[in-house]
Amino acid sequence: MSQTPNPTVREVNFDGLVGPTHNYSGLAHGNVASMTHEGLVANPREAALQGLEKMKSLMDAGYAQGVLPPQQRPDLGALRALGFTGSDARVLARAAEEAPQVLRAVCSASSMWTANAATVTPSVDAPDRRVHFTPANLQSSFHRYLEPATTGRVLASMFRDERFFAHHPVLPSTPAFSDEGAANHTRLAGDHGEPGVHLYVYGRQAFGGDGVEPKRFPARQTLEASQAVARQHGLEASQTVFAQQHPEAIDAGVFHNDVIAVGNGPVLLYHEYAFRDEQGTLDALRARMASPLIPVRVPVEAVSLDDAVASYLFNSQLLSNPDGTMTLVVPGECQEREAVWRCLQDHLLAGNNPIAEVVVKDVKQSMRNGGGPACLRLRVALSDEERAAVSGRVLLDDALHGELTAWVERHYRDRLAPADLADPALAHETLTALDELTRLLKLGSVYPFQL
Ligand code: SUG
Repeated sequence: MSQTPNPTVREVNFDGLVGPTHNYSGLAHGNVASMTHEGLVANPREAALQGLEKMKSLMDAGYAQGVLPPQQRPDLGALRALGFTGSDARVLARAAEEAPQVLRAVCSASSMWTANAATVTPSVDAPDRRVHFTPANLQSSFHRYLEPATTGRVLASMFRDERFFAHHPVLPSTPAFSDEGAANHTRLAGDHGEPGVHLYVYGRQAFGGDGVEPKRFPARQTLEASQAVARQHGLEASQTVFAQQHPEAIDAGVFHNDVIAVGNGPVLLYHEYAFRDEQGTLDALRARMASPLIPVRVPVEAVSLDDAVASYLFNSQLLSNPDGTMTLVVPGECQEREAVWRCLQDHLLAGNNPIAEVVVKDVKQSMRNGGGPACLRLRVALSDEERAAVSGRVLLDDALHGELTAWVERHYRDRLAPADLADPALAHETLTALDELTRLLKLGSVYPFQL
């Protein structure tokens, strides 16, 4: 194996910039927030500014921060593929009349949740010493199945230098290989630059298995998909652990592992109901890790599954500080649930673990669709050399933050209801905004309308 530590490696969080069509369409079955908030009037401008504020404050606190652009929505190409013809306005009008659910799906700004964009393996773990990427097929829902083509182009454009970066094809878009990306993948290691162990959490097994699966809501990730990603990236059995998610958690609204667990470095913060076989999962991690695992377990008596889902306590970002401590970035909703807030103070902060600080972030616009702080970011651990090889202007600094904020203020609406999605002016506004954005981010042509 080719693993030697690289001390210059740091985690860069690439947050998804919320797109101009952010709205509440209730598209995600099994995602309680999305199902409950269907039909509300969204504020895309506020959503994008909340995201940018989170990025800026983490950058100011010294964490490396990047940005990923939103996708082209409405996806008129998808509507045309489904048989709607004529001018753009005609296509939109007909879809609104004949297939309103389809129109809603092709307008979703769901690419903002970049934890689902791809699975990433840092170079320190890969046999060829390159960073590996596989865009997630997101085939569980139509609105998200539309993402991987553009995601692949964006990642290939940003991580263009073949000396450092390797890109793999999206897995076959079929239920057996259902893949939701990094939201079901956690890398554990003594430090980001040290060789790590990859924990893949799946909801169901497509071929064989014992049939123990959720009964109410769909399991979005299969074992077979996770295994295929690990294989693409060249990982060996000694570097991987595959664990089934607890079916009861999925049925309570935990549609991704990152809604019930978060890991960073050697720390795994998780709920008692995160894994079907809790002890087996911890044992398997311990057997493979070079540094001691630090499990931080939250029992169901402290935080119920309902509280975990409503507060998104586990959809937090757990970030490493230079002094060895960690900071937990939680959504504002954690303050609204007494049991959760108490757990944060008495159990997590006061406990014997590296978590030394809790930072609260308001990402309510995204939260109403089931996307907390951790959903909004794709983690890419990069060495100094690899960071310098990133193409485009996607690593955040004050100037870029200022320009993106001004760009949002120039182009975004502050009100968007599902009924507004057929407005041809919205499609036009979005194209104008995205064309400007690709120039700002120096990404080249990544959108269908530019190809
Ligand atoms: O796939 N919501 C997303 C939320 C994804 C959160 N990501 C992570 N947990 N990593 C989803 O369920 C709702 C869109 C709508 O209803 O309009 C939505 O797609």
